[in-house]
Amino acid sequence: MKRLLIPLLFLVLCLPVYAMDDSLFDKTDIPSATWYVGQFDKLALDVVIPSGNGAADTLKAITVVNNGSAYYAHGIQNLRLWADSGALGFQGWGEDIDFGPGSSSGVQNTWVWKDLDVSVGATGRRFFVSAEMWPTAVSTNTNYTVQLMIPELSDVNGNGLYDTDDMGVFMGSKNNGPVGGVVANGPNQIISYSNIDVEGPKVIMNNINNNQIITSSSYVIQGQTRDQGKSSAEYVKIKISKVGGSNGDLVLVEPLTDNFSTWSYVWSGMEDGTYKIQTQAQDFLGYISSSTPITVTVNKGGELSQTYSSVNLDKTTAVANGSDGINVNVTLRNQDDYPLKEKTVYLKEVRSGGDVVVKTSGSGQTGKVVFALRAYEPSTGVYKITMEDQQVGQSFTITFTEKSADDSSDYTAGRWIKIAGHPAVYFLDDNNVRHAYPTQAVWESYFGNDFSKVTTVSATEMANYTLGKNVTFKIGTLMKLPTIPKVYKVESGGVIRWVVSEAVARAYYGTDWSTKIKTIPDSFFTDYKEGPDIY
Ligand SMILES: [Ca+2]
Ligand SMILES: [Ca+2]
Ligand SMILES: [Ca+2]
Repeated sequence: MKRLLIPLLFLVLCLPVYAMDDSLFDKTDIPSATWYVGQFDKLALDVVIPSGNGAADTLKAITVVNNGSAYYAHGIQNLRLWADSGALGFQGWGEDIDFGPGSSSGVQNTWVWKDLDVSVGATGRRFFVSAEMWPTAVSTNTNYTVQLMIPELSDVNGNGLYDTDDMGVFMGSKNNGPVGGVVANGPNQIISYSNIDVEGPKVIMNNINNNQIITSSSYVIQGQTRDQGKSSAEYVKIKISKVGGSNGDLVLVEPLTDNFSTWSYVWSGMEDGTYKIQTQAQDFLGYISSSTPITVTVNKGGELSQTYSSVNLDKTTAVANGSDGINVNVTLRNQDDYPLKEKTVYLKEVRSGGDVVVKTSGSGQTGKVVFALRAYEPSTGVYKITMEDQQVGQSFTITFTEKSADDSSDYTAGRWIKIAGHPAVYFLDDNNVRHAYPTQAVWESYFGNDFSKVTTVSATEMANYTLGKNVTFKIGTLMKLPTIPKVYKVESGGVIRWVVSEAVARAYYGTDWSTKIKTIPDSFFTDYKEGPDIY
């Protein structure tokens, strides 16, 4: 009893949580067909592999068996695994996702793809297996046959992973299958022993897709060609026809490598519109093939659309101090909501005598322009944006206001005043606001010991002037505070920036930089604003 229990328990533990029943594989039968030497991309199996766990999963390995008589070097050169991509269904080379040829599993009619890591969604994923025929016929008068199937799951060592001699579909979740039956194509295909070529070359385009939108006036199409059968391409031509216009001509493409195996075609002088692009190729035996046309839209310009275009201001009022800016952001789009490129854009001031161009720029590749406006003098004006002569959006008003007494000053243009009998000296700015020099060191940073600029005014006059903020050190002064172990460089507007190292100080102020430092009491620290450090 005990000896029976242990193997039974082992078996129970190894059963998958959710094995994939064969009925979960959604197979589409491939009809009967006859294939010939050297042909490729011949669809042999079309199946939706289910998710192994009912949620997103990954395909790790799959084995495929041919029930027919063909095997490697006997009709078949390769079986190739694909996932559906691009147009729905199998197109193979150039469109579906290629996982390469299967390798031999050691059994002549069995191929395996292992070490895969291919995502499979909760509703499954559609895979294809295509056949690539041996390039020459074997000297026999018997046709080989193909009837592919995914064999029933056989996990020999029960570890849930693919190992040599295992069969079936192995998933990341280890919920493998098919369980309960095989997934087999119904009809047979025949690989003819006749050593003939019956089909023209296959041509793909590598850098242009169905429904692509092109926004340039020229485009270099690049492609590849491979003959179906045992010949090579004698020529490859391309035909580009405007929808609603006359049919384009078939034009020879430029071969880049032998027999058009790679090629390019320069499509130039492109007009806006919708186009059908198709290739035609002929092999040296005279077999001609044509590709399924793709549709491409050219939209490189077009009309200005007020709906999709815009003019936006980050603000409409700024201070006329030369640094406060207003940004006017212009976006130019056409009727199909594509950027209007390389357009000339004007910012114009609207005046009674006619518009005056203030600034000009180009819309580049993005269809966008930013105008940055600054002023030194107060003003108010009405402005507008035009693309060439067409106005974009509404006109707008911009105001530059007079700078306030508190606004940055370099304390060099104005008057210097004092009252008789008092040592305090003030700087009187253009707005009749007086600013105290808090210490003699601040005065000396501007004028040394020279007080000749200072005029004496009456106490009454002095009282008429509003007291503003203190004068800060002259721009460029090296300054420090008694209690902070940092040396700062003074910049305009009372901004101070920490000079982070002696090396930086030496670079800017020479080897005697430390003798140039001026100290100010901590109480005047609030006269300054800290800016970014100087490295
Ligand atoms: Ca496809
Ligand atoms: Ca195994
Ligand atoms: Ca051919």
